[in-house]
Amino acid sequence: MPAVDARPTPFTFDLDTTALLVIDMQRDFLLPGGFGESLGNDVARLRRTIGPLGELLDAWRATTMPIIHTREGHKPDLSDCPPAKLKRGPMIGQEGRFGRILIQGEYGHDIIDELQPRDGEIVIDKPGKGAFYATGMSEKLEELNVRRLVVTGVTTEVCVHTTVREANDRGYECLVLADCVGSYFPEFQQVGLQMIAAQGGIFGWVADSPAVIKEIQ
Ligand code: TIU
Repeated sequence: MPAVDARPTPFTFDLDTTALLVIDMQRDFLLPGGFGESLGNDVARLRRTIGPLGELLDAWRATTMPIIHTREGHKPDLSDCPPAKLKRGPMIGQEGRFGRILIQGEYGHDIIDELQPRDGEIVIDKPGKGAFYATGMSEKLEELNVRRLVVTGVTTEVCVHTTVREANDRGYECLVLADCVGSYFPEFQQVGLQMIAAQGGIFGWVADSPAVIKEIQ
């Protein structure tokens, strides 16, 4: 079994039960001039993940292991957006530079050009921060016989953390890749990663992508 050099212990996995999860690498969060930046965030802190994630995808695509992309967003009528979320995110559904913000079908809602899903890869749309809530994620992972997730995407402390916590409670083993997850806040990036691997790996493991690429090439 391949073993990735990870914290707090090596992460062992096999090619039959492991999937790559790419969370919310959407234009609304990552493009200069987009929604994320309009909130005062420095998108460079997220964009540093694009290069390493592209290299990881290249290596992963040469294997038979599944790739699952997620996108956070809502139906055009916002019927799947809880009023409490809209109250604290009043820009959701408003016209932004890249279309209606976080609305399915809009340019800004889709995945950045560099990391566009390829044919055969799975795309899961989710209304919440976690990838399991109100989606077909559990059923899809069952169908694919996946038990372990290599987790990448944005943002570390929001959608990545929520998804890893959801996955953890459902019995999945998660390896989070530090160079392939990003936060607008450097302190959240640091502490968010520490929280995953603390207490003997309370939520999972943390490593960098070259350690995974080395094991799957
Ligand atoms: N994908 C994701 O993390 N959604 C967010 O709203 N993140 C923030 O950091 N705001």
